[in-house]
Amino acid sequence: MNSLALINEFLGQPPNASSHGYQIDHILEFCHWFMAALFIGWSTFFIFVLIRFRKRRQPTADYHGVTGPISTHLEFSVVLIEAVLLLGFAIPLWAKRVNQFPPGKEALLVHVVAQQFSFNYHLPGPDGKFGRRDVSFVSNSNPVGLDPSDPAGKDDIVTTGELHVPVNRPVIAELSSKDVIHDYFVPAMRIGGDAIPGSLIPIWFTPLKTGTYEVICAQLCGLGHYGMKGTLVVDTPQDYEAWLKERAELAGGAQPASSPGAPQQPQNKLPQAAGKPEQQPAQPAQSPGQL
Ligand SMILES: [Cu+2]
Repeated sequence: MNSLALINEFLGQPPNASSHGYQIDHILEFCHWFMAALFIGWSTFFIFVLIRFRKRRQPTADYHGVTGPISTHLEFSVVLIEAVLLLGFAIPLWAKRVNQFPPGKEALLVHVVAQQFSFNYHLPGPDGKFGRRDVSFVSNSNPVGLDPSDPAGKDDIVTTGELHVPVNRPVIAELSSKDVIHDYFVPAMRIGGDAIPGSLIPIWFTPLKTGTYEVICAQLCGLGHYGMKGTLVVDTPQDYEAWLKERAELAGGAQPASSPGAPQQPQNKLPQAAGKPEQQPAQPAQSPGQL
């Protein structure tokens, strides 16, 4: 794992903390070594031809160029290696990430609702059911637009900026946005995905190490983009239960204050697009692969 640590340091990446991250690190590492070999190889060849075909030694141009097969072989090898990388590693890894979601019962499902300039999280609370959401309920005190009349939403947990998840359990984050395109990126988990108004985009990862990790917006989304950061805290199962209990108590005490038709946030420029999330079945047991 030493060479992976080296490449992470070279690229300014935090150490991997998710179950699939090492595969991404391996591809990154291989691509960098491969590019380094190509760079050295072609540079050496360039310097060689500069010297070998200098004017003094070769006063007249040769219009036929290289006649041997070496150049074709070299180029074919490069194409072959790139094809193997793409078809053998990159595409299968990508397909696994987007098609093979963990079973709903096993995973923790969380809605991530992005806005200028923060990430809101919506969790189902002790009853395990997500409350209905509608854009008409969105207000400063109800950032994800929970319907106050839906009993399933009474115990729902809504947080802004900080999310806690338990270690060693798959997390499915369903990304959406209230205004412009954002990108939910957790570098240490080697995972990221665009949050697009009107779309629900699920991503998943399994955290392997407890700790506090940085979440950033990886899509230039406005003047405050630089400050669109958050925190992902990976807890032991006990700590996570304690956090959940604490948040559920807070949620039970303070209901969303807004009513239908409450004024929306000024930055909410595309209300019709943000209205999509509530059309999805809000069941944590559903496989997001179907979304
Ligand atoms: Cu953003």
